Amino acid sequence: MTQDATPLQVALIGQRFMGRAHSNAWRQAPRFFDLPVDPRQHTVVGRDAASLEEFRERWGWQHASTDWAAVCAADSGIDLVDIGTPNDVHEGPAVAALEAGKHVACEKPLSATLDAARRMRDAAAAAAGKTFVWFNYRRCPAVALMHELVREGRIGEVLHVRGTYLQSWGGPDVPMLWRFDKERAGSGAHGDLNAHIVDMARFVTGEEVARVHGAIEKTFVTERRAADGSMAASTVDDVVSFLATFSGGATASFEASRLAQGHLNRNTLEINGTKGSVRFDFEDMNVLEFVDATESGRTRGWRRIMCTDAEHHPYAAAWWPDAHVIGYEHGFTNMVADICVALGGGTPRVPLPDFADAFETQVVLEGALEAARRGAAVDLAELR
Ligand code: SOE
Repeated sequence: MTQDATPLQVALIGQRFMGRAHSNAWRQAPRFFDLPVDPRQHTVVGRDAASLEEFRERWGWQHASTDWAAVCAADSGIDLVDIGTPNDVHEGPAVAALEAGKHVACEKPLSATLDAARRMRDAAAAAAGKTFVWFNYRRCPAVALMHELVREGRIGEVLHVRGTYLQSWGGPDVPMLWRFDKERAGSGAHGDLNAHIVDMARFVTGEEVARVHGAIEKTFVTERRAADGSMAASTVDDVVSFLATFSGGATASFEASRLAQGHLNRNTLEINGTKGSVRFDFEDMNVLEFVDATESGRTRGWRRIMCTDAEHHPYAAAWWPDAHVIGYEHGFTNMVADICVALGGGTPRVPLPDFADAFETQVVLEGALEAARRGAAVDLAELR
């Protein structure tokens, strides 16, 4: 943090997985980065007052509240509302905070439904505050380098995009959670995981998905044990795969699963172009693989780039010496650093997605579900 940094009063809504990831990021960013604004952990909001107090103290928030509407109100003293709640509780706080003139940082996917996402996009367009969406994987240095190389033309014209996001934790023994309830989550593996790889592919290529040619949406696990011991309907997809084309003509395949045994968090993206290819695998997240097809065939091949060089890779200078690798949580801390840079009037190290940008990802997600329903191709212009 720079000495004359302006305070930024932050309220976080949510105290579970993302609540912890975001709290850690707000806490660490000003320690590792010199920032033009000084984020202050003002209030954490959650529904369960008893556990919230313990959370507040552990994660360094000054106040705790069970009332999200109060922190979103114009006179709350809050500058930025951070939303880390289930997907059906994004729109209410986001729109309220924007109408009250605040900045909003919202978890992905933007919302549980395309209609809600559209309302959020429109509220953001009419508001003075800035919006941000926590597509955290953009801020892995290897994904940022992938973006730079593709935008510099190092792989030539983009021909194929292949994204897979595979997990294995969603079997029938896993009890009922909001993530399995369509009303609350909107979708299952699709909104949770395909959202990330669609965002990454759009970000890296700079192109929009124009058409979804076909999709499979499949629910294998149809009921789960609820907290009261009864069986509850599990109403979301476990697996969604779809084929698409980008605006520039590249072909794409995207695949998300929570039932892919052996894959714990395998978020991969590979892009093949006329002059080379790049690929990323989150399970080896500090590395970007790159092949330059213009090199002599004698030595041409995949090279492994460790993205920890302070001079060349974004964020690396703020962290550790070369190859003292970073992990999952650093993506969130890098994101807070970029949010603070943007709010201070600067240019973030890596472009930040706002609500308009995340709406485009939501259009792709809805297009895939619509293609699965119709059993036919969907032109995404229909959904915008
Ligand atoms: C759970 O499936 C989850 O934590 C997602 O919600 C995250 O967005 C993803 O990064 C990892 O998996």
